[in-house]
Amino acid sequence: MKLKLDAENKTMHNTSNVIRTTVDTIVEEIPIADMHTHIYPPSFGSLLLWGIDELLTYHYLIAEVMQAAPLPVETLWKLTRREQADYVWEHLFVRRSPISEACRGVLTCMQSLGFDAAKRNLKEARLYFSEQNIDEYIETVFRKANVSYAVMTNDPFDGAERNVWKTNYDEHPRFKAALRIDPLLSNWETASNLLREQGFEAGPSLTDSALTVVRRFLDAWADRMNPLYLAVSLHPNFRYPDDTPRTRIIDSCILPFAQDRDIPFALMIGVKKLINPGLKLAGDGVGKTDLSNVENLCLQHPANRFLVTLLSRENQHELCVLARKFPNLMPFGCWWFLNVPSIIEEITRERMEMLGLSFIPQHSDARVLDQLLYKWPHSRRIIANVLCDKYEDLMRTGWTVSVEDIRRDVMRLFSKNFESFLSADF
Ligand code: HDL
Ligand code: ZN
Repeated sequence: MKLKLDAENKTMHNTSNVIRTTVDTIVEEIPIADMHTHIYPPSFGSLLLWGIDELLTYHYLIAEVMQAAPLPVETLWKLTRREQADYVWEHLFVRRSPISEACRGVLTCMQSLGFDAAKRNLKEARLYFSEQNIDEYIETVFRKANVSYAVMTNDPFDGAERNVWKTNYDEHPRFKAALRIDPLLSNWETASNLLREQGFEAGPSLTDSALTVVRRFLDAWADRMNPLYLAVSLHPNFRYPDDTPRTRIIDSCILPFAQDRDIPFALMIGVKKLINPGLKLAGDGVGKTDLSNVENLCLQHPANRFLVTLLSRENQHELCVLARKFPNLMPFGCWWFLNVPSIIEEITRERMEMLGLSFIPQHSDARVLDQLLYKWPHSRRIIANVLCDKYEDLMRTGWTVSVEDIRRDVMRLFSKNFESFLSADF
């Protein structure tokens, strides 16, 4: 179907309807490569979270319920998962309308699974999940969400995760690996202790031989995991270069390793860990970072590729400018505190206006399997809206757009930009 507009605006209204219908249909149809998540196949045991009680106790909702109906944290953490879920349900869904994005997300999941949310029946939801076979349920979720695969967050410093890889993990077709190395770059003394625990003899001072050990550690885990990329989350005060062990490890180990393996290095910058420690995973905060450090990395290492997502809304425009200057920088996602409709809309709009279609608009960051059923439908709708506006702006210039053009563009946004950035011939 060729969508042709005449120069008069009189058919614009009708034509914009055709555009909107066509874009909505295609945006629903094109599968997603979900390039950053915290979900896992069943072989990862307790690391795979799913079902209504996990949805209701997502750390975003723990933070929200502790603001709406504060409890002493000692009391909160003594509750069972189900008791915590009951508390969240009572205070954020029953006593208040569940209008926050994380609350609405639970309802979108339930609706997608066929529940009548208006019945507000938690008991029925629990019964449904208790009857699910997890292997079949995973397929149900990925199919309904139209997600081709999810990239996990694989942390070799996590004991539970390490045990899975040691028992020769059979790759699950819906899950890919990403090697996450936060402890290596946050504090060398801690990192060297953790390395020694795994039999990698790195001394307390960062000598050349210690750097060799770090590289051996990376290679050993990459041989096991076959990661699509290497990732780290960093405090907003991240500096590069500087005179700390972090710069030496980046220069001597991380970047040569990533080049040798021909994989990108994902920088996730702006998290202030545990500003409220009592909230545990829900206790992290956000800070604006100085993007000149990312600029230095991209400029000084043109042979390395950098996937970059930033946690502060105030950093997003600068990230678009940097992406225009450095082809080895690929911005991705509306991360964490940015993953709400008003900000996804703003970020996607400015990215399209400054980068065209050369960015990765979203990742789910799903921590609970079922969240794919809300994070993607919510974001697809916003991305479709912005795309429609841009196509209509185009058409006012006399440009015409075919269905194939739209399909090609959406495939870039939903998978091709990520997948082509993974190899050097991007
Ligand atoms: O560091 C990260 O990958 C973050 O996404 C954290 O896991 C955070 O807790 C989160 O789940 N954000 O959505
Ligand atoms: Zn994450």
